[in-house]
Amino acid sequence: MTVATVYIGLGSNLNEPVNQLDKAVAALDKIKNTQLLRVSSYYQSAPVGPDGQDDYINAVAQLETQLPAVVLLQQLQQIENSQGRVRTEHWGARTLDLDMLLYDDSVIKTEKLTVPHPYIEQRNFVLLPLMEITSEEFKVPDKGALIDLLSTCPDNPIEKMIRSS
Ligand code: A4P
Ligand code: MG
Repeated sequence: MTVATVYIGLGSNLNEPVNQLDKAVAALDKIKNTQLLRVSSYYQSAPVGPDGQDDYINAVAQLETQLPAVVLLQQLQQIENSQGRVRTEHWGARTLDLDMLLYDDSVIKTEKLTVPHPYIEQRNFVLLPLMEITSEEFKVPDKGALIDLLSTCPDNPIEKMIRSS
């Protein structure tokens, strides 16, 4: 039985984004043959892409799964759809975006799936939460150590959210 460690990027900027992420985390925990191990803090960040969107809430989750990467991607898309995701504008506003950031040390380049996710190194709203649940030395396959990626990443406004629960 092979088990892969996977990192998922969560993002939302519509319909109560914090609530959307809470629901998505609960749904990730219910995927078959998969265990949710860690979830980062939630981060509020300025939108990258088309102007006039609200701020995003972003986080990164760590999973262990026995599912092949393409099957896990289908599960992620089902969760997006069940939370009312409508695909319109590229990089536009969305209720929920689930990106497969990393699948073990795999490098995958197919029509449906690119892993590591192509924009990891340009997005501090991915790098910061990923570093929070791993380490500065953590290596992204094909790209390098997180701390080095952060030092060259564009400086988009971002703030860790303090949550009262
Ligand atoms: N796909 C390929 N590789 C992957 C992968 N590693 N993970 C394919 C997930 N999907 C992957 O995705 C389109 C297709 O990508 C899927 O059908 C899948 O087969 P999509 O989510 O429908 O398209 P999209 O979201 O419009 O494009 P994309 O490139 O996923 O957008 P991003 O990169 O997710 O960017 N600003 C802030 N501050 N925070 C954000 O979270 N997010 C975006 C969206 C823009 N600006 C943002 C944020
Ligand atoms: Mg996406």
